[in-house]
Amino acid sequence: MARGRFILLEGCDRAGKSTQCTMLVDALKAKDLSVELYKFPDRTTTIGQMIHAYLTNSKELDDRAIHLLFSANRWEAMQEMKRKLSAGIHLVVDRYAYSGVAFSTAKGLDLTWCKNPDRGLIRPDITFFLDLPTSEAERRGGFGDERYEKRELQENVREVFLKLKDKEWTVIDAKKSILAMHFEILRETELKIRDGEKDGRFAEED
Ligand code: ADP
Ligand code: FDM
Ligand code: MG
Repeated sequence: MARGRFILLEGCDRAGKSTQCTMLVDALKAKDLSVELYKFPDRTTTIGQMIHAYLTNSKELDDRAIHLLFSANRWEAMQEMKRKLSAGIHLVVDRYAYSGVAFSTAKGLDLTWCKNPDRGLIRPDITFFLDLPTSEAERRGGFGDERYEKRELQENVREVFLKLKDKEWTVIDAKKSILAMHFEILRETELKIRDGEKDGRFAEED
C-alpha cells in the first residue's frame, strides 16, 4: 500500500490556513480518500495546555522554554502520525515546524538554535505557504487577545517566513478568493497523491 501524504499548510496569521485545511480535508474525503486533520499547536495534550496558557497570557514562560514546548508538542505526535501515514492515511497539517522557527526567531532567538529541536521530525511531502501581506491580514478582522497577535511581531514573522521559504514550497497567493485558493491547493495535492509510489520510508527534517 502507498503511504499517505503529509500535506502542510503554513503561513502568517489570517492567511486562510485553517479555512483551507478544512476545505481540503472535506474535498479529499468526498473523493473517498482516507484523510485526517492535524493542527499545531495541539492544545489538547498536557504540553498543549501549557502552550495554550502561554498564548492566552495566563502563564509566563522563558522564550526558549516555550519554543521547546512547541517542538515537544510536535514530537509527541510523531509516532501516531507515522502510523497513520504508513496505513495509507493522508494528513493535512495546519502549521508545523516552520511556524515554530518563524515566531521564535521573530522574537529574537537565534535561527539555528530554533531549528535544532525539530531536527528528525518527519518531513512534509508538500508544503503550501499561504502568503499574505500583513496590511491585508489586518483587514480580515482586528487582532484578538492572544500573545502573538500584535502588528510588529506579525511583520517580523512574515519576514522570517520569507527567509525560510525554499524552492520546494508551493506559494499560494492568499489575496485570492477562498475558492480560488482551494482549487489550487486541491489540484497540487491530487498531483502529489498520484505522483508515483512511495517506498514507505519517511524523510526527516535536517
Ligand atoms: P488562519 O488559520 O491562517 O489564521 P483563517 O482560515 O482562520 O486563517 O482565516 C482568517 C479570517 O479570514 C477568517 O475570518 C476567514 O473567513 C477569512 N478568510 C480566509 N481566507 C480568505 C480569503 N481568501 N479571502 C478573504 N478572507 C478570507
Ligand atoms: N506558534 C505555533 C509558535 O509560536 N510556534 C509553533 O511551533 C507553532 C506551531 O502559536 F501565533 C504560534 C503561532 C500562533 C500560535 O495559533 C497558534 P493558531 O491560531 O492556533 O494557529
Ligand atoms: Mg488558523
